[in-house]
Amino acid sequence: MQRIFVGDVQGCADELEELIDRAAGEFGDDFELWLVGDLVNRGPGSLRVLRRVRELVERGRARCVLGNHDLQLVRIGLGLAELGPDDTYGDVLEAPEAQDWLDWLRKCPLLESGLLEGEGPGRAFAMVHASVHPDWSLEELESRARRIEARLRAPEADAAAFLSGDPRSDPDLDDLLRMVRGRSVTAEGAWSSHPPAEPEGAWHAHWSVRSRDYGVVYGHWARQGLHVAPGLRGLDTGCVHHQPGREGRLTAWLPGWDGARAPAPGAGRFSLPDERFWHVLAHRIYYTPRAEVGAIDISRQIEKKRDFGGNSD
Ligand SMILES: [Mn+2]
Repeated sequence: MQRIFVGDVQGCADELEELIDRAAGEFGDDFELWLVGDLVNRGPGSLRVLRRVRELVERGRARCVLGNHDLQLVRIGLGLAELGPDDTYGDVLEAPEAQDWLDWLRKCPLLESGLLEGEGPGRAFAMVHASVHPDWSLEELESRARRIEARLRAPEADAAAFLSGDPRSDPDLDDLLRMVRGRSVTAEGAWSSHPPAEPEGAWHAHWSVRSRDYGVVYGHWARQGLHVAPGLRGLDTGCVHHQPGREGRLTAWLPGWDGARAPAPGAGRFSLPDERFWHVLAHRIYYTPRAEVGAIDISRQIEKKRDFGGNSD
């Protein structure tokens, strides 16, 4: 079974179909999609993407984790947020079965983990949408994620109370936001959704120096682009952000394990180089970020950085 990790789709249904066609052409039915979250928003086909992915999940052919845009749709459904000017969730919210989609997304895992194929050390991995705390072991990450998932899967009123809380007084909510929105981290471990001023401030820079015994596959950071480093695969290459001068594409990572690509003994499964990436070019321009049409208020964004804000990522 070939595992295929897939970056942020964000409603780019045509590109996802192209990727699935390619996988079917190469592997028949013998592949599994592992999607890093943000299935919806900004692109034109959120509902199509949800239908396709859920169908695969229910057949045991796909896994996905919750992203910030997915979570924002859940919050809108719970009455905790309003549609923003760039949001394209309308197809989901207007579907006759909208409530069913909102419930399905709310119950999506926050973390998936597993072992890569093959032998030897370093096969364990975690898949989250955005970031993990640099001090967390895989066991701690799992236990924190399971606690948050339980609170999201609680009766709707309880889930709404959780999501409308204050992350400064609810560590589970702070962890949730770190996992779906984090990009930077301080030496003390406090996270931010903003890109770091210096490369050393990236969450994964801090995480890397702890020489963890598991790898992390993530998305969420289109501006950073494809990130390939020992123990790390960042797969958001901004398919939905395709625009003149900035190529957007949907990226998949196909971890390989055969004689030609096997890493040196003891090197671990996330060592380099070991791999294959597939890139599906965006079929067209989907949207222009408001930041780039001069309509952004940076100071307000920074002030709101610890809450869900406008979810402008
Ligand atoms: Mn995201």
